[in-house]
Formats: sequence, structure tokens, C-alpha cells
Amino acid sequence: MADKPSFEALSAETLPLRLGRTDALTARIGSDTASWKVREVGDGNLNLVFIVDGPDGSAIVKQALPYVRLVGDSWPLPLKRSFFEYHALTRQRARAGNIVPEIFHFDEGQALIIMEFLTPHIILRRALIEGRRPKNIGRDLGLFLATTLFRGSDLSMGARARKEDMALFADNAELCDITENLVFTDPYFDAAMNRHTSPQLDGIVATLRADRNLKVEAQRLKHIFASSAETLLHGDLHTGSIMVTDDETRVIDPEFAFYGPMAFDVGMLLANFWMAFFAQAGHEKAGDRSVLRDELLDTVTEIWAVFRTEFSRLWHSERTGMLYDRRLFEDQGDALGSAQALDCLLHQIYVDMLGFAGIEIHRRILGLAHNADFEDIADENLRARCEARALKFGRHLAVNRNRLVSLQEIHTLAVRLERDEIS
Ligand code: SR1
Ligand code: MG
Repeated sequence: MADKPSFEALSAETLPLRLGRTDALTARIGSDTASWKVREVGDGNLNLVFIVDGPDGSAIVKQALPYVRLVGDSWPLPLKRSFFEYHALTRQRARAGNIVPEIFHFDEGQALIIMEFLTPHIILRRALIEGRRPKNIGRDLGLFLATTLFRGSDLSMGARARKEDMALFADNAELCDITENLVFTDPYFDAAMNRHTSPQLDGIVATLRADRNLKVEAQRLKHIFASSAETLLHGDLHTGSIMVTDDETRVIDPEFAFYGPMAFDVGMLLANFWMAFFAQAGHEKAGDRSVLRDELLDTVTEIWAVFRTEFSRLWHSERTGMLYDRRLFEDQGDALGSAQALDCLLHQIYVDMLGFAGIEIHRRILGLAHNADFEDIADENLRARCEARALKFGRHLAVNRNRLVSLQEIHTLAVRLERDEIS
């Protein structure tokens, strides 16, 4: 038997020759490779992404590289992350439906996934920077969180099936290691790859790095992240992993998938809306963004409300796993016991979600991987003011999360920080 070809990175020039006989692709876009148009459009930190236009349609080809694209080949990263992304995508699509794109083909050796081309979708982060908030994202993302987090857990899956799946994803250790270091540890000391965008932040950065309570909370959250294998997480659910039109939402890029705490995906996602809120002041050249600021806070509230409602519905209708066995509650006429257990679980997710959100905000301003919400603000003074407010907000969430009883209270604080009414 012929050896499988060894991994080789694609280029726009080589792609037609390399994939011209891949049926799953030619069936969708046409087989006349001479007429294919290929563009490399990857703007993330890790991978190659190509849009391939053919006579009959278009598709996305995503290929992992054996290193971190953002840094270069001095930071090797295993190609197998593509395997985890593929398996996460198929599970998420089964659990959450069309909000996850359709996968046409996976080639493990070449670490490539061929999938649905989303058009006219754009990255949600870009929409928010441009001043647009698609109207359905609160509902869609709340549903995505509830269905994927519930159905990937011991509340729903059979115990053996879940353990086997957990073992499969446990090998995604290098991607977890990135999060463990870049999110939970590096921002809180003078790590080599850290940067912040203005010397004007030096003071607050030093204060945060000397903040014992904050460092302890960051490590408590890291402990939960590393040891609470509750469900299959997306693992990198920020607004750059979401594509939107005015009324459609798609969630992509789950290469950081692993079994971890439910609150992590929720917290990372909400953090990105809060950062978008604090960044708006830097994008007001073409007009006031007060309405969008309100909408961003409303979106956070809606995501959480929809998540709670859908998670509760699944609790009552799909609780087929080993946890909170119905024989202990409903079957004994103890509906109250079931409701109490659900409330308790949702409360814990809420508290931990706030902590993860605070830490995510910090790492996007203090660490290696920043986000365009702030980076695209050209005026350094203004950008530093936006980032400083967000840093204070993140610290408040991480350290005081057990005492923050409502999102309304948190949003009052966000608005006051934004207006510099408190420092
Ligand atoms: C070295 S990778 C940096 C970041 O990019 C990914 O999107 C993840 O968020 C990761 O933390
Ligand atoms: Mg990504």
C-alpha cells in the first residue's frame, strides 16, 4: 500500500492541484479546477483559511499549520488540533443544529477541514466595531451555549460514552496549555510574550500584577478550568469565532475544544461583549455609539436569560444522564428538589462565569493575543482610557464574583466606569 503523503501546507497556487480530486469539494464547487479562484483569508492567530470559488459554488478550506501563525515556527503546535476541531464541529452541529456550519470533508494527515462557505456573513467582532449589532445574536448564542453545554455533559450523555469522549479530547493538551498560560497566568506577571499598547497603562498594569487577591482568584479559576471536566467546551468562544448576517449567527473554530467547566464558554463569550462595550468610545468618529452600548449590555442580559431558560427546559425534558437522577426527585414527586438542584447549578455557573469573564478581559489587554475592538482604536490616549476601564471592570468581576448578585448591578457599574464616575 502506498504511504500517505506527509503534511504539506497549502497555498493559493497549489490548492487546485492538491484538492482537485477531492469529491466532497468538487461536488459542491465544480471540478474544472482551471476556473477555481482561491484566496487565503486567514486573519486568526493559528491557521490557514482559504475561500475557494468554483463554477458551481464556494467552500472554505481550513488547514492547521505545525506552528502558531501569530508567532512563527519558533512556537510549534501540533496539527492534531484540526482533528479536535473536526470532532467538536460534528458534535456541536448535532447538539445545536445549523448555527454550526456544515462540514464536507476532513483530512487528518493534511490537517484540513473543508466546510460550508458562509456568505454574506462577517465576523461578529468586525460588525460590533463597525457599529452594528445583529438582532438575533442574544437568542442564538444563548441557545448555542445551553444546547452544547447541556448535551455534552453527564446531565445528558451516557456515562461510558462521555468518558470515552473525554479521553479522546484529553489529548488536546497543547491547546489547553495555551489557555492555561496565556489566559490564567501570563497576564499577572511580566511574561515574555505580554504586551500592552500604551505606557499610559503601566500604572494600572503594575497595580494588577501586585494585586494578591486578583492573582489568587485567577489561579482558583485556572484550577476550576483544569479540573472540572463538566462538558465538551468550544474552548475559544469569543466574538472572532462567530460569524453573522443581520439575522443569522454561526459559531466556528472550536479547535480549543476539551472537557471543562460550563462557565468557561459562557464567561469568555460575555467578556467579549463587555470589551466591545468599553471599546465603543474609541469608534465614535462617525457618530455617537450610546445606543449600541446599551444594546451590548442588553445582549449580555439576553444571552444569559436565554441560556438559563433553555438549560432549564433541557433539564426537565432531556435529563437522561447519570446526574440528578429523576428517581431521586421527579419520580418521588419531589419537583422542588429538582428545581433546587437546577438553581444551585445555574448559580454556580453564573458565579464562575463572571470570574472567567474578568480574566478573559485582562488577558486581551495585558497578554499576547489582543483583540481588534481595542487594537483598532488609533488614538493612543483614547485607547488607553478604554482599556483601563475594562481592566478595572475585569478585576471587579474576578475578585468580587461571589458578591455580584445581578447582571443589572454589574451593568450599572460598567456604565459608571465608562462615564468615569468611578475609578
Ligand atoms: C497563541 S494563540 C492565541 C490565542 O488565539 C486563539 O484564538 C486563542 O484565543 C488563543 O488564546
Ligand atoms: Mg480561533
